[in-house]
Amino acid sequence: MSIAYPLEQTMRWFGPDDPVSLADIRQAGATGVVTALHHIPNGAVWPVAEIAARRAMIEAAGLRWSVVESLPVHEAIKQGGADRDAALARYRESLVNLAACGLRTITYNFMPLLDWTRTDLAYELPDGARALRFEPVALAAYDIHVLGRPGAASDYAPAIVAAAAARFAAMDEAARTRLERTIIAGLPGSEESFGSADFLAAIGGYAAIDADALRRNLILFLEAVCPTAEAQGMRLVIHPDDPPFALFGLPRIVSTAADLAALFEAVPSPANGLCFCVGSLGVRADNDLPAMIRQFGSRIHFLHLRNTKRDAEGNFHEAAHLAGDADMVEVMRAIRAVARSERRAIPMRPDHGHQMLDDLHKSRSNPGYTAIGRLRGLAELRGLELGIAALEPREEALA
Ligand code: DNO
Ligand code: MN
Repeated sequence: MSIAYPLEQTMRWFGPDDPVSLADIRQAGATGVVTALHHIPNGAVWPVAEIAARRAMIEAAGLRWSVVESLPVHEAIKQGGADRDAALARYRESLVNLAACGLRTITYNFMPLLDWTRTDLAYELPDGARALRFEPVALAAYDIHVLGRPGAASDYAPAIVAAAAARFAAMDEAARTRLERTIIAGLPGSEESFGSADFLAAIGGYAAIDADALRRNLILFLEAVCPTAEAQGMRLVIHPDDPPFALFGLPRIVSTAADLAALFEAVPSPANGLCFCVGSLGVRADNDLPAMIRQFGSRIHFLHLRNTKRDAEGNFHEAAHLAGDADMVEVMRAIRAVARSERRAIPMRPDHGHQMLDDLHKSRSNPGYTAIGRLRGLAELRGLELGIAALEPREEALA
């Protein structure tokens, strides 16, 4: 059955060193990949020759480079430091180079210092598969007792502080190091990687930057790069905060519908777009995901479709794609409505997946980015889209 304006099915690929190959991705049924020039240091210009070579590699494997994820925003821009203007100029240059190679959807985030954050990369599910998990108590145990951030305890509820002390006391040195690495060494795709001493110092860089100041820096960034992007027919898509709340006392400003509405109001350029990450935004029970898709539909140019499951203690883990707190059926219905009304094939990726089956025994894998779990997620999402589309009025009837 053919669908009108189907989602473009993609998977993230971390480049030639990724244990998941382009052939694997193609066999999973994806037609596109989402990737970045991960070997280029954050803040340096992406040269045309390197972009073109990577594109050719992807196309030689029978795939399309659908979306750039990510063109990193340097801390000088996030913090608004002395080097900001030079960093902005380099960002614009990279955009122009990407457009010259036909790449027009560019993902970025505006999370201070850390990208996505978890406290456990191998949480065992009842069926033996492994998932990524976040526990506030584990975060507090690291923050208060390993990192020793001044004033950290006052950022957590007293019950969490008490539980964190007990958790820390029960951990041996190896477990403490594992927790430290998990939280701050940088998960796959992250732009920064820290040890605790450096991280503590870097947090100091945000001493004078509250949420309003960070928001101003984001708006300034967009005002500086959107005209270039717009002239090149590009879309910059911001990835929401993951998880969608402040960590380590650092502000986070892309977590709610109100955050997004303020951003699009401040910079109305059509180049100011959104990567709608269901797994990130869905961690907050107060985010009404289908309503947000309807509200921001015209801004959404990329989708991360994954699910999370919360519990009463504020923990969450990455659930199977159709099985978490997000009602993926309603999410998909809302997405299909945007795709049809705007007549667009929006790229999506299953985002993460469980480590399962043979992937449990591989010598090397990127947490969250194993082949089989993502293949399963993509297959489920593809079936869901097809099922919903089968119930839609035929395209001819719309005309
Ligand atoms: C995690 C990803 C993020 C995302 C960046 C975008 O799996 O969704 O690392 O790529 O936040 O800049
Ligand atoms: Mn995501």
